[in-house]
Amino acid sequence: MLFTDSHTEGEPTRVLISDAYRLRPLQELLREWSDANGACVTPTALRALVANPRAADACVGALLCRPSSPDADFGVFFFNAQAALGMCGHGAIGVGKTIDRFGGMLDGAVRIETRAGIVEVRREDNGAYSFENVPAFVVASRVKIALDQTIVTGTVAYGGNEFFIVEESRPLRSIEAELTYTRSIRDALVQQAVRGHTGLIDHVALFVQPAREDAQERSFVLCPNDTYDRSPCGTGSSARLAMLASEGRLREGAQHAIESAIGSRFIASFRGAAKGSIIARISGRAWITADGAMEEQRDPAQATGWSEST
Ligand code: PYC
Repeated sequence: MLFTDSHTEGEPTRVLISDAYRLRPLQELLREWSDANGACVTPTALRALVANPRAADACVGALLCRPSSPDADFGVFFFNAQAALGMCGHGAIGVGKTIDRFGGMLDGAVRIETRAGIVEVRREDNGAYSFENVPAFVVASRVKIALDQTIVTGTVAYGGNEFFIVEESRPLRSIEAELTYTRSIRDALVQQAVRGHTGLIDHVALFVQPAREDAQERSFVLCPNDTYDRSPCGTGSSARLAMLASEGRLREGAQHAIESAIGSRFIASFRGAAKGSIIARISGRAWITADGAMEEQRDPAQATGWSEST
């Protein structure tokens, strides 16, 4: 298994090239990994490749394979140590940067087929990369959930992953405070059976006042592996744009800069699409951090470095 690590505005991506998977079509792999309810279950040995001790806990894996669609150049399966992702925006930029580095980005663009659909990643003149996402849309507005003694109001929106978006007119608090808050929202969503377009809402996004003068707002995004996104989150930014567009607060084509929890930035814009959805274009920078090779371990205990007898 060969890999290339990068980070997109602070959030890590590990592009994986495996002899076992690289020639197989994405949809065939997804069928193999579907459980009886149609949910995607990433093999343990794959998840271990983006988990401690092989990777930082925020790492998102991008397994390259053959596309099933003739409209795409590569198939990409995004996942983290905990769960399969429908799409991953920072990851799409990391994949674009990695493919470009190996000379695979013809005409400055590459089309990747993800679980959520086909996404085009493009090299920008300023060295950044942008991607045009799958359609994003609002699932339910002004949804109220009970949290301790209070009510939290949020918007359920889809941007390639499922989000619960909470807007607060305050600056970001400490990372620990926001992690505790967003985890409790996520748990309340499960307990109170608030669901997204495809099922479980596994991302919670807070939008607060920015610290940077060149950003309109700042996000804090809790991901399904219980970590927070160091980038502004590409699928979360897409869901947010769908929300702002549906409320008439952002017009088509206008640039909207979103600051991340660590102070990095994405520039986002959108165009209208079918049935009230939008197509977001998100731009950010990525850096290659390492190339390497890893053993592919099929035995889950060896893969995770943990066994009941240790
Ligand atoms: O950028 O879409 C994103 C993302 C999802 C999870 C981590 N990053």
